[in-house]
Amino acid sequence: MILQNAKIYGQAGKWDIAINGEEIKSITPAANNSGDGDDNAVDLNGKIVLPPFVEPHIHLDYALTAGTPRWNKSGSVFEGIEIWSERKQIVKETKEDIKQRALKAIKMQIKHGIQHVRTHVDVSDPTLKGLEALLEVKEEVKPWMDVQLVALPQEGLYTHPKGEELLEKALKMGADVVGGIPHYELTREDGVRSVIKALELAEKYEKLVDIHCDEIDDEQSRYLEVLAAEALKLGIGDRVTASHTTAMASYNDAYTYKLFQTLKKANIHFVALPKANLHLQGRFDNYPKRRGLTRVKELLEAGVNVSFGLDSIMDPWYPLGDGNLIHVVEIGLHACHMTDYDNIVTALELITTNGAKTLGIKEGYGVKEGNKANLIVIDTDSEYEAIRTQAPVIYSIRNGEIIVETKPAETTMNVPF
Ligand code: 17E
Ligand code: FE2
Repeated sequence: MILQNAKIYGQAGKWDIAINGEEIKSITPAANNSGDGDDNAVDLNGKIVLPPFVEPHIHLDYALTAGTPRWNKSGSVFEGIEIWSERKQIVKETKEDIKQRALKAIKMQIKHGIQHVRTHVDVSDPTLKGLEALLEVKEEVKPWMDVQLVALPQEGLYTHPKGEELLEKALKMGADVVGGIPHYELTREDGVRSVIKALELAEKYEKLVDIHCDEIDDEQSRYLEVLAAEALKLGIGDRVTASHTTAMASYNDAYTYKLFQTLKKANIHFVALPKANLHLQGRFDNYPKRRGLTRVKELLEAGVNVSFGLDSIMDPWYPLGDGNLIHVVEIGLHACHMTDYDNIVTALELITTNGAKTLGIKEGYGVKEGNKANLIVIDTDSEYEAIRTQAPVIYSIRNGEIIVETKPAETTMNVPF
C-alpha cells in the first residue's frame, strides 16, 4: 500500500508513505506518479498522518454502567466510588458481562483512532473478576489495540480490609501497573503509606506505577509531593505517572513553586482528564467555582510530560464519553487556557507522543521508516484546523492493514452566500 500526498503532523511538505507488509518501507517527497500501477495507492490530498492516538487513562471495567443501580446526583468523585461499590453488591455481573462492556468501549476507541490504551481496573473486588476479564480482553484485542492494565485499589489500599492483599495478587496475576488512591484513604498517614507501598510493589514486581493522585479540590491534599519525591529518590520517575492531580489547581503559588522544583527533577509523567474533571470537580464550591484541572500549561512549560485522557465512557463518575480524544483535547485547551496559537498547533502531541512516553512505549512509535505501519489519517491538512473542526479520523492503519475507514459527512446547503 502507498499513501500518497500525505502531510505528516508537525512537518512541512507532502510525502508518499510506502507500506510493505506490516512496515513503513519508505517516506519520500511526494511524486505525482509514485502510486501508478498500485491498486492499493490512496491519495490523501495533503491530509494529516499521525501515529495512532494513545489513551493513557480510562476505566474500561466501569464503561457503560452509568445509571445502574443509580445516577450520580452530586456529580462528585466520592459519590461515584459509593455507587460503584453498591453496584458490585447489587448487579451480579459475570466475567463475560464485564468483557462485553469493555470490548464495546474498546471498539469506540478504535473507531476514533486509538491503538494504545492504559486502563485502570478495580481490584477491590475479592473475586478479582474484573481483572480476569480485562486480562482476557487484553489478549483478544491484540491485533487491533495494545492494552496496559493498572491494578487500582478503588476502595482504598488500607481503607478496604483486603486492599493490600488484593493489589499484590493482581500484580501476580499479570497487571502491568500498580495503582493507588491516596486521597481516598481514611487519614493522611494511610495515604502516604499507600503511595510508598505502590512504589515498593512496583520495584518488587518490576511494574510501572500510575496513581489516582489528589483527585479532590482540597488544597491540603499533597500526595503528589510524596509520589514525586519517592520516585526521585528511587530513580524511577520515568516509570511513574500521577493521574488527575486536580488539587494542584488549589495549591498556593509559593508551595507550587517549591513542588515544581521536585517535579522537574523527578521526571514523572502527568495525565490530565479535562472532560471528566471539569465535570467532577468544583462540586462543593459555591460561586466562583473552580475548574478543578491540574496545572497543565505550567507543567508543560516546565518541561514535564503531560498527556490527556478521557477517564470514562458512561460510568458512575461521568455520564457521557464516546472514546473521542480530539474532543478531549479541544475542551482541555479551553479549560487550561491553552487556546493560543502555539498550543493549538502542537496539541495533538497530548494524545500521541506524550501519551506514548507515559505508557513507556519506547520503540516503533511514530511515522518513520522502518517502524510498524501503525498510523492514522485525520480529515484535514492543517494542524490548526484539526483542533478547530475536531477533524475525524478517516483511516486507522494497524500492521499495514486498514482497520477503520470513515467517510466524512457530506452537507449540501441551500443558502445564497
Ligand atoms: N475512579 C476514581 O477514583 N476516579 C475517577 N475519576 C474514575 C474512577 C472515573
Ligand atoms: Fe481515573
